[in-house]
Amino acid sequence: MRFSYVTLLTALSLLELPNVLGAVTFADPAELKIRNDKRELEKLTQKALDKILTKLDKDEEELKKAGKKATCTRKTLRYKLEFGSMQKKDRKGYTDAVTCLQKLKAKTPAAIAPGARGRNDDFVVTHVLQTPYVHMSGTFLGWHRYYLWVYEEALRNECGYKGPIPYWDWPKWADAPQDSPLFNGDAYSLGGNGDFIPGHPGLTLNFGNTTTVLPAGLGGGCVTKGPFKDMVVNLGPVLIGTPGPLPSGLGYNPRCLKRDVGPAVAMRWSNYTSVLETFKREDIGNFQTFIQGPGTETATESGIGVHGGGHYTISGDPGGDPYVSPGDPGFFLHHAQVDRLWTLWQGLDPDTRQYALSGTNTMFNEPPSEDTTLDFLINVGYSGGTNLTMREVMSTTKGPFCYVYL
Ligand SMILES: *[C@@H]1O[C@H](CO)[C@@H](O)[C@H](O)[C@H]1NC(C)=O
Ligand SMILES: *[C@@H]1O[C@H](CO)[C@@H](O)[C@H](O)[C@H]1NC(C)=O
Ligand SMILES: *[C@@H]1O[C@H](CO)[C@@H](O)[C@H](O)[C@H]1NC(C)=O
Ligand SMILES: [Cu+2]
Repeated sequence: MRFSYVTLLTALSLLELPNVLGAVTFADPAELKIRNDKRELEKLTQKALDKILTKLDKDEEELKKAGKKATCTRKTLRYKLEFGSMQKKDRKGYTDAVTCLQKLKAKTPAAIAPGARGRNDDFVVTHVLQTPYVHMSGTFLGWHRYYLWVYEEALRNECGYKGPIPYWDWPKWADAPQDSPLFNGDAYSLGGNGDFIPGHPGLTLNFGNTTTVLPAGLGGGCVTKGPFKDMVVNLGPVLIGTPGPLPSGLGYNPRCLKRDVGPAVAMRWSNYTSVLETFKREDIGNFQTFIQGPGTETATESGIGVHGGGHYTISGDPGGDPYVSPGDPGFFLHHAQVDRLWTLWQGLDPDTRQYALSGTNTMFNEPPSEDTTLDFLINVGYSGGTNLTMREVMSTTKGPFCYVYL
């Protein structure tokens, strides 16, 4: 099925190449490059998925020979889909579950976060408290993988959701994310863009030693359409805008959900070329640094990586704040895409990549800390789950996990 799609694309692209007789070019070079990169990315994605599934079958077969039964097989896998390619009722099922979670009571004690009200706030609190350890560190990818899984389990076990968390394929919608199935504001979206505020500025970011001034999006105000138009954001901000009540943005600060979705950031930092580039990073250190942003090899004054690209395509409040960004429901689909890239990258060469780690246990190694090891314990606090070793989160088909991205 997928193969014939790729074949069709290839055939179409041949038709569009400048032909020798007429010497007519239908696409400009920049467009052609993006299209070629898209095709290369699709091939790599397919190759990675094939390898992952083949390995899964092989593992099952070997266990069978040893008289054991595999727990994660093609039959038990959760297949994670791109949000826009899901049926409308399934998209609605997802946002209904998220709304349900917001209505359940928080488990975080008021002594830790007086502002935590909904069960979703437990996830925001966890992220605020652990931000200095799980970004620009050795645990970034593994910790967020676990965090997403605990969120998915909460949606399923506490709110009756049947599927996995969908992902947001950034480049697919980069030219007009505000009109995409994710943010177009219809009943099957993740809620709309923020209302447009004329003349509003883009964000100015100060990370590490880098300052980045981002272009503004097409919103800036409150979300007034779609599933999360009435959502109340309780926590933060921490870093962006006027700091919320103490302790460090964990006080009660009810306000509307704001977004500043637009193509400028998406086109510049999370296009097909940027995503393809991540796959060209051979070792885990380069790969995770390139994804995350500051200090990337191609960084100018504005290297924010594809991870930053996705975050700041949403922007707004709390989406634009690195600490409280999980307060915007779009966060989880964005990070599912980050996890998807890691999964595929690992799948392309599992022998060297499956258990590869790089970095220490603190952001930018400040304060200095130990190198992250496979035995290092991670947790997601009151969000749920237990303490896991990094080893347990390195594969999506072993340990507690059993999923792939389609
Ligand atoms: C920031 O700059 C200082 C001084 O040049 C340097 O020691 C430090 O490593 C830099 N930090 C990052 C995160 O690049
Ligand atoms: C696409 O992304 C690459 C790498 O991030 C960047 O250098 C390039 O300028 C982007 N393309 C466009 C059209 O913005
Ligand atoms: C999990 O880790 C946290 C943080 O290190 C620790 O406070 C807690 O006691 C641990 N829980 C268990 C059950 O080991
Ligand atoms: Cu994060």
